[in-house]
Amino acid sequence: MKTQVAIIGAGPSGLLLGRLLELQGIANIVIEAKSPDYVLSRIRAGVLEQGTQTLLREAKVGERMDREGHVHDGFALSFLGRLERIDLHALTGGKTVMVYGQTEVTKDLMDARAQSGSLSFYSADDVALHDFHSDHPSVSFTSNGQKHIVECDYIAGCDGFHGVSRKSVPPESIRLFERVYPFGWLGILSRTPPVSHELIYANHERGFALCSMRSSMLSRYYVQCSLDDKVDDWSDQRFWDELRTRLPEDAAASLITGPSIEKSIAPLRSFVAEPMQFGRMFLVGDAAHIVPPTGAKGLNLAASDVYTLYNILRLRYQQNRLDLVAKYSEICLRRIWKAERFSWWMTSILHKFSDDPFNQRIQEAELDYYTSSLAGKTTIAENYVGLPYEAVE
Ligand code: FAS
Ligand code: PHB
Repeated sequence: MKTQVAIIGAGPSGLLLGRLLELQGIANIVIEAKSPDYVLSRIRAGVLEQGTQTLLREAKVGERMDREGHVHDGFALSFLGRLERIDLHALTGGKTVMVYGQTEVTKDLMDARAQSGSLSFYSADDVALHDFHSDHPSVSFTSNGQKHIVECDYIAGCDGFHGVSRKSVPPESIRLFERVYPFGWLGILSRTPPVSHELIYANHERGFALCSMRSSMLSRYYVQCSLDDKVDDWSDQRFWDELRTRLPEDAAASLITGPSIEKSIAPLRSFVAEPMQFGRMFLVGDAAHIVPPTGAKGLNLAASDVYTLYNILRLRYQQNRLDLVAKYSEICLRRIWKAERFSWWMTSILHKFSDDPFNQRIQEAELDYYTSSLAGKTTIAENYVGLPYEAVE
């Protein structure tokens, strides 16, 4: 098989890149290790920056998002029993975020690709990258017991943190930056009305909590938990009791609980691989970087990588701008590190890192300062709605 771009991974990065390229007539093949149902079963992100929304509309997959998504023009930080609102719309000159689950984004992209007829291989085994430092890279894999080789111009490694692409780079050619946090997030989904119409990020001496949602009758909640915890250690009752404890009184009193329909524990890390391109292979999204979900940046960073690579490849094929190909990594990393900083900062002021009471007082003072200062609230708001994309030109 031959194509112009071989895309490894059918998560948001791979499917969004494939869709944008296909609309420009740039041929691509998607190779995914899991089944479509497995990919859709993963409950992940919930908040889309404006840049991500714009890119999904450009990919002609934004119609259901605009119909079913919820525009949020603010969110709250809770500490010392207080609820302090960050007015995104007022503080950023009208910018907002959209609450629309990553599962729905992936479903919309999958449906569009199925209708377009572009080639995708799911449940692919033994995926391997070859000769990406030459002019003739290729990707081999096994599907239904048959071995395939895709010869291509470029490889997009959109296969996430545990994928094969980054691991195909010789260790001496890549530099890894990592911070692993000493706690996890226990998340649940429940068919209950959200406790608030906006997200609440809570700092509490017992640990972090987050109140989010997917719709008016589907809530998404998280509590910080120990990395030693197992999902079975947390009955629904224990979860609801802990969540109530970490919320301000009014919110705790109005919390409507119900049986969990999904319950999982996610570890938290900050991670960046530099550079993000190796010859004709590009690392995209979680394959290149991970952020703690506290800043709602993971999916959105993947989208800005896709924006950069899509425009580089579009201009390379349509205007022969070969000079742009070498700029992918530097353009992406400038925005990635600023999002890494914001995600690390939100994590550092909202989570319990030790029993040292001094840490708790410093976090409370930091939250009190930032939420009572126009400059403080503005910096939180402009990072949360998403920093501008760097133009590819
Ligand atoms: P993904 O990991 O989504 O997709 C990679 C794909 O590649 C997967 O389908 C995988 O099966 C496939 N793959 C792996 N190895 C392969 C191989 N060898 N060959 C072929 N395919 C292979 N972000 C937020 O913004 N907000 C959140 O609240 C949030 N919560 C999260 C919770 C959890 C538990 C996790 C793990 C992540 C969360 N994230 C969140 C981040 C998450 O949304 C990612 O940023 C997003 O999925 C990135 O998309 P991709 O880069 O496509 O990677
Ligand atoms: C979610 O709804 O899953 C969510 C929202 C915001 C975050 C993290 C997770 O920062």
